[in-house]
Amino acid sequence: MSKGNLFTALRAAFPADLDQVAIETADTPQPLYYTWRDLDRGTAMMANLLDSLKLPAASRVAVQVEKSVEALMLYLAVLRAGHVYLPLNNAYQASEIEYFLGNAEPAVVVCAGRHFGWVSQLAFKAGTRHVFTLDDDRSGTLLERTAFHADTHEPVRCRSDDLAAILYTSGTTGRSKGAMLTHGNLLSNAQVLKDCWGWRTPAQGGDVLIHALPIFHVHGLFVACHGALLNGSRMIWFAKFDPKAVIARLPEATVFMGVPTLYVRMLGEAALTRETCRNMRLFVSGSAPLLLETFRDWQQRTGHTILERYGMSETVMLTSNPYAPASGRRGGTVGFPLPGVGVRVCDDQGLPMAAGDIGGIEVKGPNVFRGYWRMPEKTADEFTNDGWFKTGDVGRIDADGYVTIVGRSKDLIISGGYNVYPAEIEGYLNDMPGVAESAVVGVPHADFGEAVIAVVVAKPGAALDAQALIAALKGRIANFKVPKAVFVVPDLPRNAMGKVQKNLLREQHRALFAR
Ligand code: MLC
Ligand code: AMP
Repeated sequence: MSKGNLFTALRAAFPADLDQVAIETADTPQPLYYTWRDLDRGTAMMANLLDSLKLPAASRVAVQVEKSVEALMLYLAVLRAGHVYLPLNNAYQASEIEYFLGNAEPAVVVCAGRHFGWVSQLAFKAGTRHVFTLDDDRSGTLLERTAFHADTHEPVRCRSDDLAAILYTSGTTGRSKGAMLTHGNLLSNAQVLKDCWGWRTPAQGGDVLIHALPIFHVHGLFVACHGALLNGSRMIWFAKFDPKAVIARLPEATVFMGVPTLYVRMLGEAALTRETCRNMRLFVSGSAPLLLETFRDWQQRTGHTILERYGMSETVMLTSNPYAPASGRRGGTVGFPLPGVGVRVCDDQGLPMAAGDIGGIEVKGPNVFRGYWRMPEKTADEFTNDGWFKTGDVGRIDADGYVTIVGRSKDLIISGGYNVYPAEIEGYLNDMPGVAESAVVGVPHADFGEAVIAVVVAKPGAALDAQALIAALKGRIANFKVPKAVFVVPDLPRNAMGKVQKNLLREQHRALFAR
């Protein structure tokens, strides 16, 4: 067995009694109970299926499916078989999927049964040989084929710098880039968080994690799942976040992880009380800025202090507020660099800045990705000469070491924890008939933190209808990227250099969705 394989490390942390429940589903028609043995056997069978396909080592396995425990097993099986997992947001539509498959050239694609027609067409065009289906009711060709395979499997030997996953993340310009994460990136980060967040192994009384995030991004897939698996902790598994249903299960849980929108929505429920949180040990927030107001309201209502941490696809987790003492968790900050992770703030010339000064946040450490898939120039652009990764986030490190994010140098909108790149949406808008140009910006939104809006200029003689533009976008891009409002205007505001003044547009529309 290879120690470099992340799966091996996760498997080694399973409790001795494999017949204990590892995952309990909370929103399937009937609760389903998966034991640790089920996870071991199920992933072995899927890994054997992958082996039987005789794929080249480190083949990409692209997956766009609804959240299910079987989907998590598929991720683990890909690691176990030594291939590279490529998760895709299930909101992505054909043009987005076409790009990812064309760029990544996966050997295997797994999609929802109802999407098989169009996904398989795109996959075969990209050279994929195997397309399976997997649905959230445990049906589909993947499981049908898996059933024929043995339930033991020796995890593939790999080195810690071998690729484990590729996560597509949009760049400041152009199309998405595949961030290549290694077994070592993911394992070192999970091990650091195990210590930092005081995870309790079964022998120490165990933890119970409420898992209510999607499993196609860093937060739900790596931080949450690795956290529970590496500690042999049980998960209460929600395929979809529902504040009422989650609150109803809080009394049985000890750990919860969410993007700020999840906390805002739970605060909207009268059932959220100190009593419902009585057994909770830790609430973690990340992926987007947590408003100080939410941090304080949560403290007041539940008696718990949310622990905010900071991460990204290219680096997994970088910083965290302290676990102990809880009084050291400072709202509005993302805490301290994690042990072994270097974080610094630099000016435009790349020179490190003094404590308290605001500049670009850079990171170095075992958590930092290996580069962008097949984009060596873009990779080189994002690293300094001395090997630090430029996050594109702007912030400061105070004299006492707390990191605060104050903005972003990258033109990025984070809506409900999902990233939206204005340039991509502007590209789609500008291609629409009658559109001369457009500017997409984020404005404050009481629920999503930020909302996407677009300001559009018509070509001479063309008449544009805002609702028709929204409807046209809905058919082409993931729904969370579609502007919540479109304004048709005669001109975009520009500065003396001719650059669109997005700050003016943001200012003009800032009250649109604010509380
Ligand atoms: C849904 N909608 C959104 C949206 N999610 N709009 C903007 N932003 C979002 N995030 C819209 C849909 O387009 C749809 O609109 C309507 O809301 C209902 O869709 P839904 O799918 O039923 O929504 P809901 O289930 O309520 O989803 C909201 C949510 C979800 C907050 C639960 O967005 C979510 O799970 N977010 C978490 C994202 C996440 O895990 N991020 C981690 C990234 S990792 P219409 O008009 O079509 O009806 C990372 C690194 C790190 O960043 O540090 O962790
Ligand atoms: P992604 O590329 O989806 O992984 O998103 C990463 C980005 O999310 C980071 O570069 C930050 O801009 C943002 N982010 C993550 N965590 C936080 C946080 N706690 N506060 C503010 N922004 C965050």
